[in-house]
Amino acid sequence: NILVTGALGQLGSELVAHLRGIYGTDNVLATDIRKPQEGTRVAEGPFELLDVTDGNGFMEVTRKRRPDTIIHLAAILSATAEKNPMLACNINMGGLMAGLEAAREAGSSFFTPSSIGAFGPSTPKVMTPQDTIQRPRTIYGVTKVAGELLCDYYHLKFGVDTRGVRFPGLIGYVTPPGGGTTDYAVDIFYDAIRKKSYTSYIAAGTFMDMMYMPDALKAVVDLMEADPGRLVHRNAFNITAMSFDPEMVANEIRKHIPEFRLDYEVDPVRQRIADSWPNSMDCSAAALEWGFKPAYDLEGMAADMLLQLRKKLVVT
Ligand code: VAH
Repeated sequence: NILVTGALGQLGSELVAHLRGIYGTDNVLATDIRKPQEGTRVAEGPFELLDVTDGNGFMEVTRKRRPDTIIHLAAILSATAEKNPMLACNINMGGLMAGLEAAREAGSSFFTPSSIGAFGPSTPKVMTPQDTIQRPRTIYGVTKVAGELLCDYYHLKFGVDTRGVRFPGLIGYVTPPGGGTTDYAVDIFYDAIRKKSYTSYIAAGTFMDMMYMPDALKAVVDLMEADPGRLVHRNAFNITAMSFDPEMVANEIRKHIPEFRLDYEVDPVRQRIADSWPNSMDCSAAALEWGFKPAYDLEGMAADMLLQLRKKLVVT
């Protein structure tokens, strides 16, 4: 059975539903620091309140559930972290340590994501290698690099089966993102439906790696089910599906909404973060070691996002 932390987040809420569809609802315990709203899919199955920085609480729920796998998603994302570095450290590092200790004691395998945010300005930006310089200048990036190293350490020192990927920006229509730098790539679709226009806080010409949520969900399951004997890298596989700037995604939206207008009000904080990240990552290690292959490109993602949001936003 599986224990998920951060189950109410952008990735967590969809991953819980996806995992329950594969492994059975009762086999996936969702946890978060607050209760799910009635009627949401997370609320349809087992749920417990868990503050991941409470080491005893994390150990207790793990002893009770004895999960085969812990999927640790609770974290503060890049833009929010810059506003509150201490909170980001406590949650992103304290929560991770608590989760690794719980996994070590319970013998659970352990998935936690890193991010394109684990790279910095001195990292090669085009086709960023799997193994390269990592000197991020955001506190989020610092916690992601440290997290990658901690997970490697727990595997090497204690034999914990730790695994993870460096996620690009994730785009989905179920749960809006919270506090990221790549959130514009989701917001633009909501505004395209609601207002036929969007004001971007990221400047034209700023390229970032992105991925449609279905590909992200499949990647987690594929990696966790992969033959461990084939895994050379473990906790930081580069994975991405597309790289675009605001102009490119606006042009894709105009294929469906011709009158869509894009303008800019650049946010210097999030622009600086975005400028320090890669433009496009090399994913050959993930492809080689566990068969990573995304299904959605920009065209396919944009068409499905607009189709799904037309239903979702009209209804509510
Ligand atoms: C963020 N969406 O913007 C997250 C993610 C790759 C970006 O880490 O902080």
